[in-house]
Amino acid sequence: MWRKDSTGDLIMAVFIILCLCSVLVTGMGEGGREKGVERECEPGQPLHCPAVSPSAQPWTHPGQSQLFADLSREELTAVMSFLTQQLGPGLVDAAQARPTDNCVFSVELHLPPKAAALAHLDRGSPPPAREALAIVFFGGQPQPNVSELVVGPLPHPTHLRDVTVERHGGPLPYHRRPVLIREYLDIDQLIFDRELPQAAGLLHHCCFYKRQGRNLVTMNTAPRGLQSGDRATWFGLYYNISGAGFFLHPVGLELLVDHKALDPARWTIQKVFFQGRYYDSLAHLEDQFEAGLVNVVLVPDNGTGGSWSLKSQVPPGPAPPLQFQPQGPRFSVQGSRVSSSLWTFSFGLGAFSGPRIFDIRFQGERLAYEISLQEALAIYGGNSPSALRSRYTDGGFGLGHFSSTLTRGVDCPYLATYVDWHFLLESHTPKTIRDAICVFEQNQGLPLRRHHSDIHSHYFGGLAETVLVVRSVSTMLNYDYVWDMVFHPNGAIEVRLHATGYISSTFLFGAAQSYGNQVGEHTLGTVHTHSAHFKVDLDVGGLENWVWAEDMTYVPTAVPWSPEHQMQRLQVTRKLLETEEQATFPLGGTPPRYVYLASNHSNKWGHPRGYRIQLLSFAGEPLPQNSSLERAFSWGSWP
Ligand SMILES: [Cu+2]
Repeated sequence: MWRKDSTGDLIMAVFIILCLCSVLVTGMGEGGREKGVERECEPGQPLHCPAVSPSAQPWTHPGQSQLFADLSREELTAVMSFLTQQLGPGLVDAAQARPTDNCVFSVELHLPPKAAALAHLDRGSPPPAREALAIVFFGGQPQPNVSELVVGPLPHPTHLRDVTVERHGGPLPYHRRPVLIREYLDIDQLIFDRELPQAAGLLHHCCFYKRQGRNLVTMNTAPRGLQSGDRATWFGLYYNISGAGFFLHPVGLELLVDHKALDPARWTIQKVFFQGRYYDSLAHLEDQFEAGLVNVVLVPDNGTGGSWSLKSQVPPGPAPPLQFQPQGPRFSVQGSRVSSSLWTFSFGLGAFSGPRIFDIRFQGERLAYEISLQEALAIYGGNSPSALRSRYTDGGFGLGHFSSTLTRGVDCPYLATYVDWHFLLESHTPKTIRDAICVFEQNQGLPLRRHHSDIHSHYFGGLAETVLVVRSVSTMLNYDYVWDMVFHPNGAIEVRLHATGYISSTFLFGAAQSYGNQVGEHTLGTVHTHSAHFKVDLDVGGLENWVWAEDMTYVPTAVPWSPEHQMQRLQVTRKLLETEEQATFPLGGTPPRYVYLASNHSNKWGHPRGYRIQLLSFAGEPLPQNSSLERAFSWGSWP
């Protein structure tokens, strides 16, 4: 939730906890499966109850394969050296590259093909070659383009394969490339050195402007234009607040920068917006101001004096409750592989797609091949240009790339195991985010199940619920997404998203109430949605699975022992969903209450063994189908 807000307003409510919670249907009720590993206490005998059952042994994986491990610093360096050698002397470090240069944008793990990975994991075949995927900007070619190259085998690469057409159905036009940090710096130079001085009088009057305006900062938006081929971005100007989010301090000036030309000297300001009105240029705005035709709102620069809630609202008192591990952690992290008495899986961070887990096994049996975040989307509304058409697909910026260091005791429990993440983006050398991923086990403070009996016989039985969690946090400019993969002791896997950080805001004017809520004297917190897209590749009892829908219905029936009376009898309905169309449910519809993926194995009662897919989603209305942008994230229409 947005901790910045203390007003309980609409903005606070516009977030989702997207929780994809799957429950193992088969095996539930067969309590014996958990008994060996879960704490089970008898009343009156608490001191004799061992913290860990003696039978708890980690299900270790033979060979400790690292098929899904993200690239190490050594591997990233080896790929970069190989690319430098192969792509020739024209290669420029992306940190310095201009649009007319060739540069390596990113290098990350190229995931192995599933069939080859399973042949290795399940049938002892040799492991598939370990490979890297590099994204290269060829700005220095006669036909500038973006290419995707697979490099392998690691750790000593000898081959390079262009997979652009295979992956995208054709060459990738150069205008689709992400904006490099270098490009943002050049845009800032255009704004601060060339443009803002043209409206110095107005800016001095409204916004404490001094020479070159370094009390102001720009805020990026997307998408960059109205049609394919455009590369024009609205930048909002905000007070540069040191040590707190500038996101809440807009001054009301926004600039549409056309940065499509490959020569930054040819970039232009296409449109200017100031406190509710549009102008053709900053010089035009200044003329109008000098002619007394601009109604200027003076925006005070409160610095950090305004209230903000990254600091505690009350003085620190006694230490808060903590969890502890009486006998140390009950799981191990070896490389990218996590093992506990119940679960084993591999984890990683896609540079763009974010957190992902592979080869997920419960008591040694694989439940899923892959569960991975693919994309996060935020759609905004507003009455200023930077907000009214903003749609952010954060995968393009990099949900892994913008992971942040986790702070012990705040972002994750103090005793969690913390893992570094190495990456190579916009640089010739690898970088490391320290403590980017944490793994911990946590007592839920609720019984997994319990019963207390006073009828006929007297007994109590209960299982404490502890869950194993893998967490990372993506800080996407103003907001922070906390991503959890949660492993429950009953075999359920849960995917959870918490949104926090700062809200996005714009200058408050006109019919602002229609686009959000006032959060400052001149600040509008803008209306928006959040959605996250996960890939879930379940393999329940093998690769062949069927989707079943189960629900309940009332059927009018004559009471058997008294047929003159009618009753509504509750019955189970079961339906095999035979096509993908049948098995997809549009957002806002009423899907069956129980949807599960069944294997062709049965339990001892003849029911197909399966895994329930449960969706708990707060996502708002999807973008209407007739929007020109809908096809970019049509997944948002399905829960
Ligand atoms: Cu939000």
